[in-house]
Amino acid sequence: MLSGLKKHVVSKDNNKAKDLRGETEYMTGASGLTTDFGVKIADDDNWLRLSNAEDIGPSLLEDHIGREKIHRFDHERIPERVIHARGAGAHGHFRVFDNRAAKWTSAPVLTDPARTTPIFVRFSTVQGSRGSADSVRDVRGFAVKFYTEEGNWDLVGNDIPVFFIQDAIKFPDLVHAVKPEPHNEVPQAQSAHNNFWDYAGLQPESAHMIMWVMSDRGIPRSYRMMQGFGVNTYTLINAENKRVFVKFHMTPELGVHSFVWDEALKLAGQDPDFHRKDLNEAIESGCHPKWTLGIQVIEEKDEHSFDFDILDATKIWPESLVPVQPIGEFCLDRVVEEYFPQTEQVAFCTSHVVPGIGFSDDPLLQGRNFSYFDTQITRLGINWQELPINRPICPVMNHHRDGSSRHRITPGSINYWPNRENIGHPVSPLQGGYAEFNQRVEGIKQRARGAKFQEHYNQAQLFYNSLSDYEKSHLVAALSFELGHCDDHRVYEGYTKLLNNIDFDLAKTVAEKVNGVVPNKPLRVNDGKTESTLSQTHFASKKPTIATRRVAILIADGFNMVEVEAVRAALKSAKATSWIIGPRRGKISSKGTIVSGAGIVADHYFEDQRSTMFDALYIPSGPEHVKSLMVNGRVVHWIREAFGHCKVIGAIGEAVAALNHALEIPELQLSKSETDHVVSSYGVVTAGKYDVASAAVDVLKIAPGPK
Ligand code: HDE
Repeated sequence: MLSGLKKHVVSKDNNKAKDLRGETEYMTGASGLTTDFGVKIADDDNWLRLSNAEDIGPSLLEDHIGREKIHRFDHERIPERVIHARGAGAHGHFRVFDNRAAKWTSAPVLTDPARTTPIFVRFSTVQGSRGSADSVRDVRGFAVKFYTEEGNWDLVGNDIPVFFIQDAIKFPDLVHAVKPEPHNEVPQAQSAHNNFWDYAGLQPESAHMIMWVMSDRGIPRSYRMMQGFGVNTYTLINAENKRVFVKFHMTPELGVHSFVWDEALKLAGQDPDFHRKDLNEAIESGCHPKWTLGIQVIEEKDEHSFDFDILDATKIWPESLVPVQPIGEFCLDRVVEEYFPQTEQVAFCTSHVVPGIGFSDDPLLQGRNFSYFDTQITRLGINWQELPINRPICPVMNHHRDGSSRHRITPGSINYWPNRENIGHPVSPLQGGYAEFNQRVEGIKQRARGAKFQEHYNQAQLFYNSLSDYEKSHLVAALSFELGHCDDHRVYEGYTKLLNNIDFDLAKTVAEKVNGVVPNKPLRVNDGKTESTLSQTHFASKKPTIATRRVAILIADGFNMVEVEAVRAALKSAKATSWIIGPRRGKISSKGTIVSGAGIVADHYFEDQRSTMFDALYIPSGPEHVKSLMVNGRVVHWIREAFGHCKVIGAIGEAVAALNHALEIPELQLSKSETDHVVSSYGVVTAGKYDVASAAVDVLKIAPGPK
């Protein structure tokens, strides 16, 4: 039960937290309202105007207080991110386990176990605007800013280890194709449209990435249950100036879990902020999400030893060939105090690395190193690095000056180098100055990519082959949904043709569903190769846990209070949260006390929450309460929907009949007598009679698997 987290020292009061505190102003009731220039305001309701007792006259431009208020409001919005516009952030900290990475890198953030490095993480969706829904099918951004003592290091990753394209020059086309179509700005936060699938079909290098996004990875249950990947190939440089190639992996302690598609679709309307709220709820309840940082390392001499190019971002480095070596861990322990100055204004740049970490010639990374800095200027202005959330915790000294919204004041007459005072002088690598690795480069200046960059289907097939049967069926459903939304026959025909390069059965099944090109023979042989770490099932929690899972307890008047209290206590000790849902938000009377009025206050009622918002459902016994639940259509829907979404359902005594009534599945095993305690293969746990002693065991039985 999150035992690792308990051991992890929580250091909310790190250097970055102290730095931000200097910028934090609490509004109190004591001090009155003022203008931006500090003058107290006497009337905030009436614009200064000419008026008399009967008539309101013209408003006066002279009202500087009214004008200031409107001016400020008029300029509240800044351009949203061109992609990854919708996000959620949190603060935390990172530590390495020991100095095992010192053989590869001189970066203390990756080698010094005595250090705790403050971090800020921003999770995001890619396609949708700032106000779109969290649960849509999409890639998730996973960007980490490490505030190291040597400067900021930004690891700007995703929850999927590969990317759609190999070369940065194609990025604007990719983004234009996936974003809402230009003529009508439809659809929002969806890739299910002609332009995207048209582009994907004509860009076979995206095939591998498409497999990932259309798999369950595209609809994560929680940001806390996602892997993170640096995707691009970086380099590490050690104290002897030796270089290795590296890929970064972030593996969540809670395992990797997803929604089912129907759940994700419904949540987009029922609770569009589901992931954002989930992150804050977990952090605030003390269940700090935690990831292990691991690295895959390839020596320089082995750069060309693989059948793929290790600088190609559409390829993984299979873990059976290059194992992931855990080197440290980070956790998120503090929610943001205000969204805009932190989550919105945080700005990541792949070009922000610290000594000991470098780039590779990965053509996607090279382009990213230009793009991120550039885009921040549009969003935030040239002095974006001075914003509190972006500024480093170590000293900043240079001769950059001026520009819009410059905050820092740098006294003195010197703003150039070299200067007679030796102020702001470069520092040698031995004293910590960043030095590029002295890489030998030979070549012909040309627009071309290497031979191994031309192969696009091997790893798409490897990914498909590695999925469990149910993951494969989800992938088929997702592809069919998306192509089913395309109405141009050239688009769905083109993509179904492409799929036959990956797998014949996959292509055939999807093509039959969407009226695509049904193949009669494979275009390429499926070599049957698999890689276990590509399936989500590989990342089910090592110790299954229900910590932070949300359990809905459905009750009506006459419910069994003893059972509810015992189950709630067991859930609480397992760090799960429980919510009482009743016919009304208010007091619900318990069994035998309907007259006297004892009972429990429901947190919600059947209409204002839906089963999609919970991981499990529990219904206690009580003849009267069960009778009224069974005749309530919304409750019947709750049970059916939860069952359809593979949620765990628990019921006691008379409530077993409610399950039978709602589900009507003859082969579903349910308890038949008072002594019967049945855990069915459908994840339905029933008992004839409640046994308090076994409550804890029940709770563990509902620990979610790799859904
Ligand atoms: Fe980004 N990407 N990207 N990207 N990306 C942006 O920068 C870009 C790529 C990723 O929470 C933008 O500040 C190019 C891969 C994340 O603030 C922009 C290329 C990966 C975030 C940009 C890529 C990412 C961004 C838009 C191809 C996974 C959100 C706003 C050459 C490793 C960061 C911004 C946040 C954001 C450019 C490809 C991840 C326009 C040109 C591959 C997580 O600069």
